[in-house]
Amino acid sequence: MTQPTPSQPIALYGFKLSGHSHRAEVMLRLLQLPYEFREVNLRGGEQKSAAFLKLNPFGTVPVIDDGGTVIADSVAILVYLATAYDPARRWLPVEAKQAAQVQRWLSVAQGPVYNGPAMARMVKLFGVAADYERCKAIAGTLFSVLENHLAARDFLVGDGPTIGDIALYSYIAVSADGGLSLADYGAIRAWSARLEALPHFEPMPVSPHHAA
Ligand SMILES: N[C@@H](CCC(=O)N[C@@H](CS)C(=O)NCC(=O)O)C(=O)O
Repeated sequence: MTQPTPSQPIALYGFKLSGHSHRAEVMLRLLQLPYEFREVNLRGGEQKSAAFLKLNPFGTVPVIDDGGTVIADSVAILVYLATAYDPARRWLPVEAKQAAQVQRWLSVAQGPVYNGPAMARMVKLFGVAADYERCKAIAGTLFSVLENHLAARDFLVGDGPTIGDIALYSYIAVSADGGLSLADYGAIRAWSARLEALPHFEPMPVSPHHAA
């Protein structure tokens, strides 16, 4: 099956330290799609400018513009790229049960991953005012569920990686940025390394400034 290619490079509006942006960028890389990264100055508030709000009225990155098709939200971007550019549907299976299983992990990415490791990282790296103990508790439950799930599997759904894995990876890989340790979670660490070994995968960089 021939992979469709975009008529022009896909514009990715993102922020390099953002795990949400990383999800989108890593998918573009895995599918070997041409793209241009357009850094949005989150510290300067560019995401709330009139021009950016036209792309995403919620004022968050990432957003992609694929020849005039504008998609905001990291998991919506993963769904779009997998549907438009992976005709074999390896990254987002069509079969009902597997499709639901992938969706379940996308929901986990936007729920416990956001409220656990992602928010803990925002507290530690960016000084966001949130209940750090709550983030830790959510992350603890997430890590143990995931550790159990991955004990007997290489990837979250089926035999190969899907967009579910990509959605979960970025913030979990940099848990240390949020003061959270993966030392007790060997299956999660092995899964993360397995993803990082995929061709064209670019790991999420751990901040040099994270709390010890
Ligand atoms: N549900 C959104 C959340 C994206 C998000 O929270 N992005 C953060 C960066 S990690 C952002 O743009 N924050 C800027 C702001 O809220 O002003 C997604 O999955 O894309």
